[in-house]
Amino acid sequence: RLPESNTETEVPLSLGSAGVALDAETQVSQIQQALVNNLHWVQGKDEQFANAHDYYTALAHSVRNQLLKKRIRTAKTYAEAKAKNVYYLSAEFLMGRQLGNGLINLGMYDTMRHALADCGLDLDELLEREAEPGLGNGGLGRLAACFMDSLTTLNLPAIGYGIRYEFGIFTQLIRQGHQVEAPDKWLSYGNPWEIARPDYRVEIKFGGHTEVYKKDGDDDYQVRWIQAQTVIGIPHDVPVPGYGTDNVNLLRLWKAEAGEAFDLDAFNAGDYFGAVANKMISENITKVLYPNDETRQGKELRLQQQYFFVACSLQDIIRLHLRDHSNLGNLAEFSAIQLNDTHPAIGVAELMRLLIDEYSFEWAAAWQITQRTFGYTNHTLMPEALEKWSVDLFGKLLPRHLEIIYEINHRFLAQVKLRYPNDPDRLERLSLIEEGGERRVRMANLACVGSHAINGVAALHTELLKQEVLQDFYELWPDKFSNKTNGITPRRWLLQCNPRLAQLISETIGDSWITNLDDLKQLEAHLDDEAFRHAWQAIKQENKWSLARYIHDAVGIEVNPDSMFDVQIKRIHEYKRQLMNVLHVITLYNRMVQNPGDHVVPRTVIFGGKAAPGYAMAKLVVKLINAVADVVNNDPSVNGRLKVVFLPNYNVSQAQRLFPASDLSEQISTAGMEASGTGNMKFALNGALTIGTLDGANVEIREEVGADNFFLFGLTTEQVAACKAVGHNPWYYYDTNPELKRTLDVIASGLFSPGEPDLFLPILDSLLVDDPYMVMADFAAYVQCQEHVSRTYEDRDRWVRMAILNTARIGKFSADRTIADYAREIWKVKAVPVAGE
Ligand code: GL7
Repeated sequence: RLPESNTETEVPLSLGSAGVALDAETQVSQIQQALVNNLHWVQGKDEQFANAHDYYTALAHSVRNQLLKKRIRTAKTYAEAKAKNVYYLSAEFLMGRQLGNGLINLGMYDTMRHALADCGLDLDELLEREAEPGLGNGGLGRLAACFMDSLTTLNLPAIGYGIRYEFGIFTQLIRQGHQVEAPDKWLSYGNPWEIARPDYRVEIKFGGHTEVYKKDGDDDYQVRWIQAQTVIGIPHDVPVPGYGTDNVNLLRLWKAEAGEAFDLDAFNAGDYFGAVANKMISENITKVLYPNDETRQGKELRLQQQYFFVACSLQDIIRLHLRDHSNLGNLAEFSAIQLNDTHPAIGVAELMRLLIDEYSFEWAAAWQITQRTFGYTNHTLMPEALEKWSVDLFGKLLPRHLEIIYEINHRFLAQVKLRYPNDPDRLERLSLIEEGGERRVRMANLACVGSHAINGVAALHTELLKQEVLQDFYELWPDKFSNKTNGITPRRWLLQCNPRLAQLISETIGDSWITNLDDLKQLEAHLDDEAFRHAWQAIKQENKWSLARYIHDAVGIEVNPDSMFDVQIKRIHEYKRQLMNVLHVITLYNRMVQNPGDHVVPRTVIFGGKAAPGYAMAKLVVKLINAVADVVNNDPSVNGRLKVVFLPNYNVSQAQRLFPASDLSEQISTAGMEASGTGNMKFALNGALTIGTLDGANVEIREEVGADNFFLFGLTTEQVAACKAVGHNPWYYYDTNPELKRTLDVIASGLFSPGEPDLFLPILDSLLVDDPYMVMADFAAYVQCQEHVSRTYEDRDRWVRMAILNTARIGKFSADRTIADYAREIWKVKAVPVAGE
């Protein structure tokens, strides 16, 4: 039912852009023409042999063509404007699938669905064929992706620079309740979204030594770096569309290739394997994403990855600058480089090296350019997440950079000494080098010293940075510090993932909310409209039915869509306290067993999240959740009133199914531990109510939605600190709270570990010996708050009103607002809209 292909290489679509709108029939026939052309001329197949993946790829190329058309105009417009650019340096970009997002942002979604249906193809099915690019661990990587969406939507010239990992975050399998990791072969069917740009290749050096030399005809000494190894970086460009704009920005991801792919000497000596060995060593650099979230082991390959992508990106930034400007003296006026955490912080030393060694700048001038160019975002308060590299390793891999860091440190500490003459402890704390034991380079200190702006990602987090982690830097330079509360893109996290709710909202208040999320406030005027509330509730119910079907297909568990969907989805980490949630589940179970006749509000407790492969305690929590699920779900006395589901392999695509179907959002980290959280925002945007602590962005979410529409419990940051200061005694809670005691006793009894009675002992030990995350201290308040949640849920009309208010008042957490704040206050960049066709 497809038309005949033709040899038009450019498909004359003009959908979604300004210009003259084509009538619907012409649009449909053009889409079909584009599809069949791509099927034939990209995939080389016709309808007889094409499979679903071929159709997906053909469709992806149709969308890609539209994006590239816009990209070409965008590149021209930016170059002509000589505009200031944002360069967002991030070791992780968790983009999620591109096709659906591309269609939404191009305004082609509905037309495409219709055009495909017209020739017997199901858009939803084709969307499912796309492999998810999982090039990030969690919140930090997903934030970078939301930022790219907002940068483009706001027409800000930007390039996201990162790493094209051949293997993204591992695939999580659950075997006998345990997490098992499998490699993520996301590229095995090719990637229609990227364009390799070997013409923009760059050379990167590693190892070797430095030497002083005199330049010809010059009296001054220069330093040069004689490397041991050269690696080539090949950029792979992914177009990033925005919503309702003709601008298309770029995500530029670097792939490592061997400098000298083939060692001819070795080959001639008869050593064929030796001849290609270098190729494998070089290509290893971008092979795999490190799967640690919030912990950083000082692994050599990781430092190589960091330096590799940062050095590639800086050369690229300089190439672009020199294309439009005569020299690098005004780099900071045209480039704002943002460091997404300390992973790219080596960029400070690399830019100094480039300016001084390669472009012959004096130190002072180079330093001024560097500081004015960089901004640094801190994303964590956890001490184990602060990156530090052994000086030995550093010097071996990057000898010239270590020299430069020593020089930066020398000049910096001299300055500090002037200001604090008799304070050696302060000098020691501020130093870029940690002394005592193995000497280590402190990347957070390097980032602070080398940047003109330092920011945290939520109000509380920024305050804690100033008071604790970065206190000495704050005292030195208070004006460098600011807060930029995180945000999420409403395009993916409402318009795309929850089309029914998006439509209801647009029918009710118009669709301006898509790019101006504060407009959701207008929903409040409809709170007393019963038909509106019913429609709202009906949509949640439909979404829950869809999720129930998905759960059944994924793990074979039947859940009741009329029960409360109580959801905790995020990386498994002790500070996020999935354990406290399971303890609550066990408590509910105990009650049902003890008092079978009691009235209960039915719940489905859903978990999703990956544990770092080396994080034993987190993996044991995964096992405990699955073990509890086995017992609870199969106990006839529970009678379906409580179900526990662990969904394997939580990722962006799964998240898009979960947020729209959730009633209750679990944001229960120990106060003072979660820098921001962003899942918390996605839940509220989709009308789920939060049970949470005063941590990260929860504080601001509660402020916005109103205390009455938020289930708050638990110790505050100050109370946690005070408790620890006097000595936290977990046994006290065990001895005085009979339900808590019973819950731990049931775990100890081996009910959840038949045949392995000691399996969960490490969990009990951790809770009872030092309880570092205050699970014992917060447990009673959590359980009590959950009772309040259940009672509220019984009054369904009240619940719906609260849900609507959450959505209506969540506008602050649009990534558009966050990015506008960065643009105005840190980057000083202006929009450069591409003129419509
Ligand atoms: C994180 C924080 O833990 C998280 O709270 C925050 O929302 C996110 C984005 O700012 O950054 N920091 C971090 O190292 N990871 C995060 O997700 C992995």
